[in-house]
Amino acid sequence: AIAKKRLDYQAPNYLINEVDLVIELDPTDTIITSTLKCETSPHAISSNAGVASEQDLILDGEDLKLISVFLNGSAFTNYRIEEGKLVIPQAELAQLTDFTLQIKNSVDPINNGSLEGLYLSNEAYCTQCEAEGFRKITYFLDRPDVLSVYTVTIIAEKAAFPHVLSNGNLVEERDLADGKKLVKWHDPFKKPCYLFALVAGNFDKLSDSFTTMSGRQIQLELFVDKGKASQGHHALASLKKAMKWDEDVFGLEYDLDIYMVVAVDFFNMGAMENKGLNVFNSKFVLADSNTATDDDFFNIESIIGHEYFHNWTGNRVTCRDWFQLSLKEGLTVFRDQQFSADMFSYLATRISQVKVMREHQFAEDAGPMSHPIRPDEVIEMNNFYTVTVYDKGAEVIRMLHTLLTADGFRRGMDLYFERHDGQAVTCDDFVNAMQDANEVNLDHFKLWYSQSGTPRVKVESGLESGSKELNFTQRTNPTADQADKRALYLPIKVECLERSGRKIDLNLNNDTFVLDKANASVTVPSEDFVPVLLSDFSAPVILDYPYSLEDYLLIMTFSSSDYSKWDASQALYSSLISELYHNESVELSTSVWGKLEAALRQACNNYELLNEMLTIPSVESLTQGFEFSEPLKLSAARSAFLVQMQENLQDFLLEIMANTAQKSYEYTKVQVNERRVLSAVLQLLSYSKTPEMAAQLEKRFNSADNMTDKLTMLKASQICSVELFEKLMLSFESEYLENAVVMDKWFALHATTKSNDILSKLTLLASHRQFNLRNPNKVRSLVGSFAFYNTDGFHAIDGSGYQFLTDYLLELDPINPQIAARLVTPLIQYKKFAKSHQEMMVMQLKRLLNRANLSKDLYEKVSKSLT
Ligand code: BAL
Ligand code: ZN
Repeated sequence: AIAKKRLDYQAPNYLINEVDLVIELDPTDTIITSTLKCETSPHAISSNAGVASEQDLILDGEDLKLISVFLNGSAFTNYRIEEGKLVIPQAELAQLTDFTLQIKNSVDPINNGSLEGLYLSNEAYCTQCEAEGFRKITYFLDRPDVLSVYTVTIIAEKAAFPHVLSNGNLVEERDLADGKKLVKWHDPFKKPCYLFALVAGNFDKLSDSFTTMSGRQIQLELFVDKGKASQGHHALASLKKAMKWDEDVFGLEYDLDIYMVVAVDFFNMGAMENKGLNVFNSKFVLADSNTATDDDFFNIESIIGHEYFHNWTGNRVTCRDWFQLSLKEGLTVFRDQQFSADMFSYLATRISQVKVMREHQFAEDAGPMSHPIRPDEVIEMNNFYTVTVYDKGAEVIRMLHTLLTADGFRRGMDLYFERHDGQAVTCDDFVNAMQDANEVNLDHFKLWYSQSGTPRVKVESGLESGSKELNFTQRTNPTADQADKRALYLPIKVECLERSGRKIDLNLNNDTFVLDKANASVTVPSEDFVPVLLSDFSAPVILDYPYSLEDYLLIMTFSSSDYSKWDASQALYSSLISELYHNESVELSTSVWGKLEAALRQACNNYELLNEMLTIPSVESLTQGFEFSEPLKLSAARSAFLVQMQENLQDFLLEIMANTAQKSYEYTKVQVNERRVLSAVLQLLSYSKTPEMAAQLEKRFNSADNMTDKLTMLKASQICSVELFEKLMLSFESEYLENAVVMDKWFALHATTKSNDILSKLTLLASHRQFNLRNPNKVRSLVGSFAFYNTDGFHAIDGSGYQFLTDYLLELDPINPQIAARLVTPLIQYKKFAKSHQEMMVMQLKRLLNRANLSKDLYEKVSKSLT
């Protein structure tokens, strides 16, 4: 496996201006006839004139059966097949500035377990082409800087496939002989092949419409499995909100006359932004109160928004090459975050993003797959759909938004579209537009695109020496991919509080201090103060300041930022858990609990904040606070903390429980916050493990009228009583056995149970009739939840958890390498753990590496982890 390098980019030698596809669907032998109107690229003529060997037309292809090739209407045999690619020698094209190539090939959709290219699952045909899946459909220049107009004709069995869809507008539909029909689509917008899509199946359809700001009527169509139409309304409503929001905030209007969304059960990703025809994982479409939780409702709105926003940031302006992925993903994640904050709430949205950064992105930076948001080297592109490219990428865009303000950011976006609509561009093009529209210099800022790793910002107050300063020092440790690091451009939100809680005026623009070199300081006009640092997570860094417990409590009580109140609560809990980690028999001082309760009581008029403050950091997040940790000991310390918290705050918690009445379910902000507080309180109280608490949970489970409360009771009973948990899980299973999306929750809950025989349980579950190794949602629910979130099971002292995951990956890799490579993540991050664990993890990684025919996907991650 050879890595591709960002700096080796060369513009294409040939362009493909028009693509005409005729696709005759068949489960094992789908025939594709592709007619390509090609042109020698101006680039090829100017820079490579006379160098024939560099101008062969090399069309990517993978797992294809070639049937025939025609050049300008004549049968053509003088091609070569090299490593799956179709090579048309330069000499054959030498006299032609434009030419038509017709290629006929076949594929085998039913046996395509990779879920890339064209596949057949649950009796529906579906495609997934990003990043490099189009080459599994037909021979093509499978790279995002080749933009073409597509006409797609699909021939399918009429009875089995009432809905036959592709990008753009429907231009023809007619019956053929033998029970077949022909459906033809035309997409007038030039697009890269990764945005091509085809879906054929028998669905229920929901229709609606949206009138754009210029008065055009857009037809909206949502396709779901038969019988599930009633679960599609939230997704459709979310789509209309997203269309309106993008007009209001960015002045961006939808361009085609129809927008289609299809939900499928077998899908590697969350969803895909194909032009005019989004394909969604059904778990991010289907929702009603009986089957979806509040979080599901939230995620559906956010992902529907995300894919819609791609129509401008991704489709109209796309990436020049895949190293630029964050150009569209970081930006579009930022846009969906702003949308969610506007639709739902800023605080909860921001906190959930920050958790992703701290639990997953910091871990990626600290591990063998560390890379900048614009990677420099890639073996398998699918491995770079990462929390770094997406979520850190969004944090980088957010910093631009902070620095330029909302108005300045909008000016930059306007200029970006003015310059680049219809083009395939780079991250630099984006930052240049931001820079030029605002007349600022962003040269230093651009380092965020090329430097990997998490900066640590150490802050000290110079009070002891009599001065009144906050001294900031930044440092980024070397990462697996990059030894040398420079100082970055960091916006740090700062607030200073006197001991009385009064805010001190620091005279900072927007309360933001910009640290753009290794050291700098801020003068504080006070003798004794507590700094509140990195409010709103204004930069993706780790902050280090020698806070006392009293300081945290002061911030939790007096900060002007709810975000910082939450952040201080998390830091307080982490430091107490760390005390228990180092000395498990320590009884935390009672004075802490009294003060904590007082601080929490201040938040009782704000349930959104109270819920966040009652949520204790996960083991994954705590792990990032240590250089190496003993995972089992850390998990035990966290549980011990929760037991003590429950004992000491019991009256307070019971009071809240008594104050939250069950209401008939509605997905409203007020109700969601009430349910979240109740969930946090019940989970905490469950650490009492008393029969009374168990009875309380059972009663609430049985009377719950919605999925959110049911899951709350299941999670609480998982803590409170094994017997109750097993009993409620059985009842849940019999109620939802036929609902694949709901059963994913059930598998995930089982997989995260603390139990000595968790592995036999997992093995049994893998033979459950709703489980299917070929379905990524099932695999993620069962195996993913275990490996990522079951600390005690995965890190079992005898190494059996690591072995279990490895056995599983060996079985999955030949079928779906993309998912296998996602699941190997917890294993390759072994360097965060104590030595005895590291050795057992390395042993399993070596087993993987020794496997013959290991996929490129797994090879890239495993081999990097072992160097
Ligand atoms: N482009 C892949 C799926 C997404 O990020 O929307
Ligand atoms: Zn995206």
